[in-house]
Amino acid sequence: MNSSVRESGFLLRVLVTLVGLTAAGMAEEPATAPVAAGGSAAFTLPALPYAQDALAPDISAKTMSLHYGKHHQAYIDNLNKLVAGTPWATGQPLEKVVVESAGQADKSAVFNNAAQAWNHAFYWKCMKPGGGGLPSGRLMDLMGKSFGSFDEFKKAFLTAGVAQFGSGWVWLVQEGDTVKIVKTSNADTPLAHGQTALLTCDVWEHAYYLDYQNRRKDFVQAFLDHLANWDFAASQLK
Ligand code: MN3
Repeated sequence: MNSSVRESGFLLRVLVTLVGLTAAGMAEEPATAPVAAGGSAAFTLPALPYAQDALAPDISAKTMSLHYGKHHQAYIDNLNKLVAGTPWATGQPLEKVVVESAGQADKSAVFNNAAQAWNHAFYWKCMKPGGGGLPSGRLMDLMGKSFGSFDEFKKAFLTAGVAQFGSGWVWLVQEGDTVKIVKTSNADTPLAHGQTALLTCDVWEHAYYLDYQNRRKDFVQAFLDHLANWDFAASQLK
């Protein structure tokens, strides 16, 4: 192979890498994944279900880029380091790691990173461009029984989101034949409490501070009015 052919091959690889990185920044798997001891990484950052600018202006591309590309990626990277060499690094579902590490003081770092990895993957699916509106079908029936009306649900979800002290999450969960709103602190998740998560809003400051500063209520309101993906929530019902 002469040098110009080698050179054009190299340039092609650079171009492919750049295109791959751009695609990763928008919606795809990242081009580079951390590698755990013994081979490929146990856990990888899941693709966003939409482009990073798709939820603007309610959530800016800048917030998505940091929240998904830096925060969510960091939970995955930390988890891979923590589980390297353990049975959790052998193709286990993330849910299993969350449930098995929950409530164990000596596994709190694994739990925090696994739960945050799961919570974020779930959170992205709880939103869509042009979301908001009303649930339908069985979910709407359950919500009517639990909250009286959809407006009452919205008020309660908003209140819970604002009332969560410090970092955490507000959730709509299913327990048997009822649905209810719960708050969790830090990485805690309904998965660890035998509840079925239907919808969540991340109320850590990193989720909204660039766009809303201290106005968390405005962020949760925008989540409910413009972003909530009720089709996804309904698909999670058991
Ligand atoms: Mn977050």
